[in-house]
Amino acid sequence: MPEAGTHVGSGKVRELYALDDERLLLVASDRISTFDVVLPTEIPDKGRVLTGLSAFWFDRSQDLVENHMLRLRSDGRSMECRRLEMVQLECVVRGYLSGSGWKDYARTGEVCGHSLPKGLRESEKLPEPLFTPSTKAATGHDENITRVQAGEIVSLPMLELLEGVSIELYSFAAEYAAERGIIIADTKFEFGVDPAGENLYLGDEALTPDSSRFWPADLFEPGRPQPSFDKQFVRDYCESLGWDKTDPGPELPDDVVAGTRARYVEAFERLTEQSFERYLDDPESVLR
Ligand code: Q0N
Repeated sequence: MPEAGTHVGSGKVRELYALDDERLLLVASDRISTFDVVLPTEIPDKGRVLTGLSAFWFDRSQDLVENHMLRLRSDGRSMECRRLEMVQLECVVRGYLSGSGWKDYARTGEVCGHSLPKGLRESEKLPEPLFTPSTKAATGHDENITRVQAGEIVSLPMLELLEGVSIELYSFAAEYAAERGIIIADTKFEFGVDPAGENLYLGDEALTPDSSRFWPADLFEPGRPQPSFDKQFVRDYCESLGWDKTDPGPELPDDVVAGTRARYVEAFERLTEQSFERYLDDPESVLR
């Protein structure tokens, strides 16, 4: 248990604690999920990589939109955050046709009400990044929604603000990452507002491999699913077992753990242009 107040929420691999009325502590564990199941084996330092990357992007994007980061703790995996009223929309941006976006396009020629050119292939780069909001469905699976449905959850001016800010953030990060050999195929942002509802803040984690699809640019080839930058060893190992993808998942052997840890660290080092060792020694080194 970290030095924090009451537990106020948890995701599959992260925990949220109240510090006081204005602040929360967001703690990233080393747990890993694949095919929507959290595995019994942890990836050492994964939580630190994700917290460090998130802090890096919050710092570099603060001119585009304010964010909830107040302080990075010295453990490297915990972030003190401004407490917000969260917008009840998952703000997804897609630069490439993959996952549910590809499925919807293959079936209907559209993704979230955006009509697209005919003949696009799986994983193909889209003519423009698309804002494809989703909601947390009761099943725990996010559900793509249309602009009209999104307009029933937030006001129209708020929807346009979320769309504009989300696309700007994605475009900035995707261009930066592409120069360093990483394709950010798509990503999910969560936003919140201050209690007075005056200001918009980027919250949650942002532009990490857990909230995005990261692909190695050197292996990119449209027309098929792409290897994951971070989780491909885990997926390949799980597929080799013939596991049915229901809970509980398999334990991971040491070589799969080590290879996966190395890929997370590689993503961190390529994007931040600094050694992960330095981050462990001084987490604030990712901030300017
Ligand atoms: C909050 N969630 C979403 C983390 C993500 N700054 C904030 N203020 C108030 N509430 C939240 C945040 C943030 N971020 C975000 N839930 C509450 C999902 N959680 C699940 C647990 O891990």
